[in-house]
Amino acid sequence: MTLELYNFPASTCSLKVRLCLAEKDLDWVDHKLMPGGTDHLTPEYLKINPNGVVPTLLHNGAPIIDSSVIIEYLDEVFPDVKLTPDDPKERARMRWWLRYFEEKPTGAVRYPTFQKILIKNFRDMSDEEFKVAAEKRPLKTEFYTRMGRDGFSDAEIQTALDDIRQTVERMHQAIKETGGPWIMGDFYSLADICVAPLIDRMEDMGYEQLWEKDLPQVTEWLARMKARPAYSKAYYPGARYSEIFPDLELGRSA
Ligand SMILES: N[C@@H](CCC(=O)N[C@@H](CS)C(=O)NCC(=O)O)C(=O)O
Repeated sequence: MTLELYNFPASTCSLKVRLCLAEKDLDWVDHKLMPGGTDHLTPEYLKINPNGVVPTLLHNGAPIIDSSVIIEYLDEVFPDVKLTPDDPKERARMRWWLRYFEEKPTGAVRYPTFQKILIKNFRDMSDEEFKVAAEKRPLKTEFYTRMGRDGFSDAEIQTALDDIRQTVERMHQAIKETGGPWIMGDFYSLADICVAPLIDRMEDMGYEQLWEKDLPQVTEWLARMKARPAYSKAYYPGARYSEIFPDLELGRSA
């Protein structure tokens, strides 16, 4: 049995899968791609992931794509450590969270991430080079084109921050209502794994004020996540942008 993961060290979608693999204590082959590069856009890679994004899991050579699909797949195929509740209503509730995390905060986190960090890979390109770079990306041409080489507008960044605020408010409320310690109550689930890299990224970029002042359940939940042995396995040194780009002084610039 072989598991291979094509991923970027700091990508939130990759981290979801690394967290899941670590929780299940599975062995896997790490294919680290370079985030600033185009390894994920080569014809060979597009054959296994036509969306031209990471992560991609190969299970005995068969590609499984899309991080939420991958973590659900891993939970079905390797059920020894269970991360999905048995009760169908609880399963539905967990999937509701997964879907919500995809629809709102996953996209929202990209705005400040590109604005503060990843745009630097494109700033020095000519108009033509940038157009080619944007058009090369099967799912992201529109996002890159809107960003351009000057970045997003204040209004676009504010909308993204509002979406993250909505997310942490919902998390706070859920943990309060269920009694925690996890989003689904006492069951640690794929919902926690799905959102943790997004909240971690926001903290890494210095946005913890979105929850630290008045949403203590989120602060405490993040501390509990970080204390899990799987967390430090997934977040090896160099898996946060503040470590990769110390000169950006991310934590202080918000
Ligand atoms: N829905 C996909 C989204 C994957 C995605 O957007 N990955 C980003 C990194 S987090 C990526 O590969 N970006 C490549 C690019 O912007 O060229 C998933 O969850 O796997």
